[in-house]
Amino acid sequence: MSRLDVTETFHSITFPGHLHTQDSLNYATNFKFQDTDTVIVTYPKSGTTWMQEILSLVLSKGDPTIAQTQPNWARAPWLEQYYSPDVLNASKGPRIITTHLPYRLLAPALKQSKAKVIYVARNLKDVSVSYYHFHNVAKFLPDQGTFSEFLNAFLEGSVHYGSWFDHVKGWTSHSKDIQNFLYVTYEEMWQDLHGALQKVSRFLQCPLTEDELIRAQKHCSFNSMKENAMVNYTLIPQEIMDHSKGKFMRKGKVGDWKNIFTEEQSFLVDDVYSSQMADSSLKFLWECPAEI
Ligand code: PPS
Repeated sequence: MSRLDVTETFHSITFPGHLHTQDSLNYATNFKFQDTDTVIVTYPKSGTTWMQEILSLVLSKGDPTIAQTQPNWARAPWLEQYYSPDVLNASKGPRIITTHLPYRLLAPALKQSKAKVIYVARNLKDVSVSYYHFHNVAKFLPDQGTFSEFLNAFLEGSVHYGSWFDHVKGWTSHSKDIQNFLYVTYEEMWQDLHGALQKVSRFLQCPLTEDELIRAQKHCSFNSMKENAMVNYTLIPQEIMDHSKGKFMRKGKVGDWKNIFTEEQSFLVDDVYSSQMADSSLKFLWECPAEI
């Protein structure tokens, strides 16, 4: 399935046709979740791959074998992507499922079960920068233009996967409607990975000893994941991702937006953020005071 230039529009949101079809999107929204499923939900570039790795390592009690031998899309497939029925049908035992779908599209199916949901959010300035760079590398994403053009489209919500605001507000404002919901931010994982691993292991009711936690932490650090071909996307052929244009595991920082945003762009985002998030109590860390 190549379809690099195809865009699928589903419920007014656009998706890359390389990975999605109307059938695959319908499959996701009508999916029969099981109570034993754990679902990672993110807006793109918010720490999806990191949480996939954290879950793999918590469930294996810090043993990196699976994380180092199975690609992330095989152990935690994106529900809405075309290959997921094959992966999920072949899966034995508790499933880890990933999705970028907004709440309004997935909630009807999800609410039929007690599946555990982990929502990972990241501050939108860093998301926009990470997403912009990824458009350079991923040939299945449209031409992104200049950063300023991309930022306007991102704030309008006309980029693939829709609006960051709708995604974050949709999932977090309805968290009480989902029986088992955990909210984690990229920034808290960055500041305290050990604490984030403990939080996830408690949520999954999968206790780890201190040694197991330390082992898990080592294997889901940025430097380990950067070298792990099962998560750094170097397995994807050059025709699909142009690895000469950048790396999937790019910088892994909090506050990288400061290296690309102009002062004007930062004010613009602050303005849009305050009006769009006026009814939300979420707090984001926009930069880290010092390197950790
Ligand atoms: S995707 O395409 O939606 O699945 O991307 P996603 O995995 O959500 O986000 C990619 C960004 O997450 C960074 N990343 C990490 N940062 C710190 N530590 C670890 N372990 C880690 N793993 C992934 C990755 O580098 C991308 O961020 P940027 O800012 O582009 O570096």
